[in-house]
Amino acid sequence: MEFTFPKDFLWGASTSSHQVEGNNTNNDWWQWEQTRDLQSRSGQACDHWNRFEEDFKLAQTFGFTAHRLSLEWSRIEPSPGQFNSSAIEHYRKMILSLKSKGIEPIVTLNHFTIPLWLVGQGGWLSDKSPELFAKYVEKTTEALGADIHYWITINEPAVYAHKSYIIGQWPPGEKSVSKAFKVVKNLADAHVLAYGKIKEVYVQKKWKRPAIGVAQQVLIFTPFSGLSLWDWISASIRDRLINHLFVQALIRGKAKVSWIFSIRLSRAKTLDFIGLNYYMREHVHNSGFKPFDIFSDKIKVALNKSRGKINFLGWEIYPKGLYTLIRIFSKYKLPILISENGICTDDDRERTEFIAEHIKSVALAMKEGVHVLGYLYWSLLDNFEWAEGFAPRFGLIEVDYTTQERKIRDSAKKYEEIIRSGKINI
Ligand code: IFM
Repeated sequence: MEFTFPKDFLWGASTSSHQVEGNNTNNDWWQWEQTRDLQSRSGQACDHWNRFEEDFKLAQTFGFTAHRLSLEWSRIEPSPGQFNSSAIEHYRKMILSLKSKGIEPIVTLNHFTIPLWLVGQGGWLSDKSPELFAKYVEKTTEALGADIHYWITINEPAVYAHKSYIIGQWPPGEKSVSKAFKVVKNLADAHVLAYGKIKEVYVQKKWKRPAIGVAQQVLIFTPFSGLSLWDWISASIRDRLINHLFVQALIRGKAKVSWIFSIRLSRAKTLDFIGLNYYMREHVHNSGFKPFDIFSDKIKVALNKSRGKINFLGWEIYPKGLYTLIRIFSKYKLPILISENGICTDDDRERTEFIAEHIKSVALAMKEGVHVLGYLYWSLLDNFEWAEGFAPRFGLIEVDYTTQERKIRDSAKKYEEIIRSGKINI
């Protein structure tokens, strides 16, 4: 059976500032990278800061109607309360470049990196961080909002808290569950304040109402052994903590947000859509009844006979999971945006298949009545994959990091065919 996507469905891809722009010297990641070997540093990345026009022209040839990019807080506000007009103008050029090509910009305000001056104040652990974020958001909205309809405040809060504050793999390299919870709470408060500020600015300026969301990484968590109660409990806690906690806090406001874990916020309903970043299924195995392992990576099953294909980083590819998660998230009664979905692989045929299979899952959920705004592949370009450096290749466009030459991958052409036809067989 064929499914036809609505005419206004948003088709495109995503990027983030630090992963593509290059020379983001004023943030926590840059500082962190200086202790690593040269190949593992972001350096000039894809030099997208200087080459965005060329990259957006390629995106236009794929028939994209949307593109998700992030603004680099450390460029816009290089020191507390001081806003850099040339950085803001640069982002304006990027946004206008997209619009002139018929591509809707979807703008993320924070994609993992924070300015060095905020690091000095304790980063997201600081009680002041939500307000400091809101100030940056207010200035940025005033300056750029006229040309932006879709905003994403924070990218993957649970992933950030996990990598930066539980397993210590990302800056600031902390290993503390209680700090991680504090960070998530501050990120939620930051979202709430930012949501209010953006709405306020649009009302004052008499601009058309914006749509504001978060990008939440979601996974399918499966108990490794269906017979182990502890595997079930661990999978279910991970599901609540990683997939739902943040979104529920923003939707339900004061309500208790999950069954043992909760975040309490003072205001209700601060989301207009939910962004889902979906990549994989995780098998959960907790043999030793170790409650704290639930927060770590220790209970992920490294090798599992029942698992399907894996990507370059060993993540299990499970397209049906996207359908399942869209259906589950539809219970929040908000439009859903697939804000990221992608594969890193050295075999581009796998990417072609990955995209088609996941778009089928989206189509299936839409056929059953779920409101999905769009599908954004991660990523437009090969890019800097954080702790993993440049080895994983996620891009629709291949980047030669020595010459900065771009090459369109065949998968991009196949994705373009789906976009142009506006249909898929399900
Ligand atoms: O590269 C990341 C991105 O920054 C956030 N979502 C997942 C991607 C792939 O790991």
